[in-house]
Amino acid sequence: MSSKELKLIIGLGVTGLSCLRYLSRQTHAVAVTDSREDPPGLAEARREFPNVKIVTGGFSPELIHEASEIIVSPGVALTHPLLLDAKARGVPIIGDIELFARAATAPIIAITGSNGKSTVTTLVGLMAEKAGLNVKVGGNLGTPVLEFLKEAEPDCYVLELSSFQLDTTYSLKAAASVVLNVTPDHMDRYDSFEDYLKSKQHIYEGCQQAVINLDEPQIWQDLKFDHVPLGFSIKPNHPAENLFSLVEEGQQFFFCFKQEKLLPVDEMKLKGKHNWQNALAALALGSAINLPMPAMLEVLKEFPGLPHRCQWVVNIQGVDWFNDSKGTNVGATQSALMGLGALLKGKKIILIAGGQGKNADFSVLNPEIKNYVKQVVLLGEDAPLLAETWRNIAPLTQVSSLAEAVNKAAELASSGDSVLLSPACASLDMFKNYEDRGEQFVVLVKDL
Ligand code: UMA
Ligand code: ADP
Repeated sequence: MSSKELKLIIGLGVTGLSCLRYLSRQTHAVAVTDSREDPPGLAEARREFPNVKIVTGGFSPELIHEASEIIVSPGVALTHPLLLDAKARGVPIIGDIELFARAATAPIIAITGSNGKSTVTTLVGLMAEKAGLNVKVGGNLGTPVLEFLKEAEPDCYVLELSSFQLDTTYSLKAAASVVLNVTPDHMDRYDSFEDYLKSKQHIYEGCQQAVINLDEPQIWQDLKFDHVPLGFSIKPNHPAENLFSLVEEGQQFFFCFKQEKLLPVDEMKLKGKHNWQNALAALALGSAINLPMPAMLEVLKEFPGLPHRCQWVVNIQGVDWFNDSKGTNVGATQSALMGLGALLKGKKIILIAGGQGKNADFSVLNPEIKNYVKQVVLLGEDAPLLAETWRNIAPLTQVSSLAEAVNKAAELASSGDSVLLSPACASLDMFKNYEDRGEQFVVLVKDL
């Protein structure tokens, strides 16, 4: 095969490995390069594809020069000089979602946003299943999408897409798309908040039914849609048409469509206003593909939430412990503090935070910390930065391990208080991923 046809995969994590398997099935000439010495997919790739050239310990300039198309993993910044150079030479740079979008034929529900993606993706997947559809759920949530193409096409796909994945996607024409919300995240990868927002907006390109958050016009007000969008809003009694929203009656809030009541919000297992937003977005996406309303409402009543998202762990001597390890940005931690804060009845939160801060502005959390937090226990790479930001906002303690953080929090909490692990940071400085951080936390807490 001539080198002109070489497809080069950059990154050998779960995405890179799925790309390698997919492209090999298509009998393309493939090679792989990863900046890490020993990337997670290396052993499997070598075993499954002994003849494929794999260069690790730095991106191979030779392979990048030879490549006719480059498939970049989401963890790799597109601003790497070798990638900028390839782009300048006109080499297409795409990602796994692009390969998937070119090949998949079943309708795709595409979900992005700064927070709530996994919750909404899971809800919509369950709703489709409840309605009797054969559905595949994946993307940033876990299963890399190309793995789905090994099997027969389902009735529909429900995909969680990160901004990194959207940056390398051009052919996605989703049946329904949503940007749930946009608050600053990944400021280590984007030049500005506007760039991050633009990346999220790509999800609407070519989509049949846009679902929009009416409470955040900055996301959609400059965009043109082929069809009238379906909106959602958590502002009660919103006057707009074509809208999933809330009505307030007496002391009670109801989910509603065009002011028609669907379900009292208290009947949903998920708690907190941010989950009202998630539920409304899921209802709007489900109705965009004509899922029956009773099946969707059943799912809202049953779904207990995903682990590591403000998950109650245990009560020890009157203190509730919560695992919000998926709180990996400021917006998520803000919603966790607001959600728990509203239930405190005069008591306080011991917040365990810190990790890789991704250049975020942590002062955004000052009001919630002032209102609800008794003491912050800080750990991880950017603990000193967080300490600097919050030094006049709340008492702070810095620790060097999660075990120390848990012991310190136990010491500080008195009956009625809550301890919340919601780091507002990525976990990769000390843990394999956010699940690992959450699982270690739960074990340590249960050992107390
Ligand atoms: N890396 C290198 N050199 C390389 C390639 C990667 O140092 O050559 C590093 C990256 O900087 C990153 C890590 O390795 O820290 C993993 O990167 P990757 O692109 O190999 O990631 P995958 O293992 O393929 O997992 C990716 C998503 N990870 C990222 O976007 C960082 C997973 O989302 C996703 O589940 C998976 O694809 C399947 O689609 C995780 C995530 O943290 C949950 N996503 C971010 C988030 O949700 O905030 C966007
Ligand atoms: P994502 O996949 O976008 O990270 P998740 O559903 O996994 O979203 O939730 C991640 C974190 O964000 C959790 O800590 C959760 O408490 C919080 N969260 C969930 N939905 C929202 C929302 N709509 N707005 C703000 N925060 C949210």
